[in-house]
Amino acid sequence: MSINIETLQSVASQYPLPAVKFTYGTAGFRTKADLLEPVMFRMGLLAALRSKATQASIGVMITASHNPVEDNGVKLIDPMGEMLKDSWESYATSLANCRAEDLGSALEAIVKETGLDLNAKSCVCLARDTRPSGLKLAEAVIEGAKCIQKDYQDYGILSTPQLHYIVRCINTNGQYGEPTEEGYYRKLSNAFLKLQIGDQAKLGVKVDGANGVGADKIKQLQKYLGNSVNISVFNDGTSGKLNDKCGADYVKINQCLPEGIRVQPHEKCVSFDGDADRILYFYIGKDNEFKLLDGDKMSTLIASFIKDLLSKANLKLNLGVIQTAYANGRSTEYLQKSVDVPVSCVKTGVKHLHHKALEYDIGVYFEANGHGTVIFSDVAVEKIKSYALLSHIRSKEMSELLDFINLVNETVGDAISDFLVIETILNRKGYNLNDWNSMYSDLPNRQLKVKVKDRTVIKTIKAETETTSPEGLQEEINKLVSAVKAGRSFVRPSGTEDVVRVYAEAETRSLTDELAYAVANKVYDFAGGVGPRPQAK
Ligand code: 16G
Ligand code: MG
Repeated sequence: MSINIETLQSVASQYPLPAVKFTYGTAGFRTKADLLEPVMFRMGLLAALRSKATQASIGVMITASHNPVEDNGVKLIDPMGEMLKDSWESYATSLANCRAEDLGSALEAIVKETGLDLNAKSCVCLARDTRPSGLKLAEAVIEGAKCIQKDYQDYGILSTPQLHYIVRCINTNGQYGEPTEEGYYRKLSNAFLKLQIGDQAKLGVKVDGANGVGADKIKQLQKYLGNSVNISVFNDGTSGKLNDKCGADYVKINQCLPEGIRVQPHEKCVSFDGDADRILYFYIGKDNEFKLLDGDKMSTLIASFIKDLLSKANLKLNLGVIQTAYANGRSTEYLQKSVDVPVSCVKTGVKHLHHKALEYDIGVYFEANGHGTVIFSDVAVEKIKSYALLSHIRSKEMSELLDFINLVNETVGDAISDFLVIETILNRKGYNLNDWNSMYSDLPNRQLKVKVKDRTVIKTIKAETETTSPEGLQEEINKLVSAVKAGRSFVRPSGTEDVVRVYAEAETRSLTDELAYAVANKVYDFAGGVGPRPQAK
């Protein structure tokens, strides 16, 4: 079999390239939706080739996550539900920028280089979030895939983690679960209901759905949870705009309540992002202050829960936590000193965390922004199973851990699965949000953005904690940081927006803000700031 170049060229001519350079970054391609049809067509082609190369189903998720509704994007999902293999990212970039008339030879080059078999059976599985642009973009993906092969499966509207889950289920012949949306709800809800203890008061939670896909999906989940849980969904997309003054990204950056939700002191609330792969908890404390429980709070809770079960069962497994530089300094200290687990810091971007987590028997990874999950290695699962089956004195903990594994979407961070994981731990510990929040206190922190002429002038090392360029910038940051109690700050070019990001934390709110603005001004001076100088509001 070979690619029918004539058909390809005639279909491809309907998808001419705009005058834009596309790069497949940590989050795939992401930009204004009206530029993306040609990219989607090309990703349909690529996904089909990837499917033949791996002889497995490949996912294509159409979403721009927490970006504004006018944007859209695309990510490819590899056979086990993980991010696209690094070496294929460069094929993605070159195809996305390939003129229609050159596509035939570009595809042939990939076939040759990878040695893939064009006769191999293949299938492209696609889904999209709720953006209005999604349908047209999905059609373009299908058109692309069909130029290479006839099989594709369109799952319509799903959350990003649901598609990751389904791809893994398909490629493991159902061993990971049933490859459907219903199968996903069934697997998670069964595990959740099994793990609940005591006659706890009915769990009530308010969900900020970011006016995105997670709002509807959590409503679906409720049906499987019976009346043990009462989920009220706000920002469910019926009137508000996607990610507009709501959702996990807004809540994390602004450290305030989202709009569109009324909250009484101590009510349990969560925010999802636009494609439901991030979650944050928050509540109003008795002092009327906004309290945020972010990814760091989740990883500390989860790691200490797992550590506890393992030590009760006297099972020695290598448990580690992966963070990025955005993790609050207090969380790292708590993990190392109180939970007593190793902590690694890696570059921003899910794939870096995921990759590192694979080095442990059990790897817990979370970005502070609320994206994260737990990965259990085959070795760990086998050991846990054998402990659960043996009439071992602690087999109970190990059966619970097995149920716990079924509660986790190991493929990627998942707002819905993480919600059930956290609720299970809180239930079993008898914790409310305030108890959880009191495990340790965050240092005040601030994130700022600086607009510069060219953000790529900022080069970083050591998991983005230090800059090597522009020359002299790091020395200035060091001076500012050393003058502040418990100070820490770093800067990095954003991978998703044309800005340089600044992070600062310190002992007090005012010291933190001073440090953040002082560092932002150094970036402005050293890296060619444009527009008004960063200034405290
Ligand atoms: C993307 C990443 C996320 C990261 C964020 C950083 C994936 C799937 N998503 O959304 O992990 O935190 O980018 O954005 O990798 P930034 O580079 O603009 O700070
Ligand atoms: Mg997201």
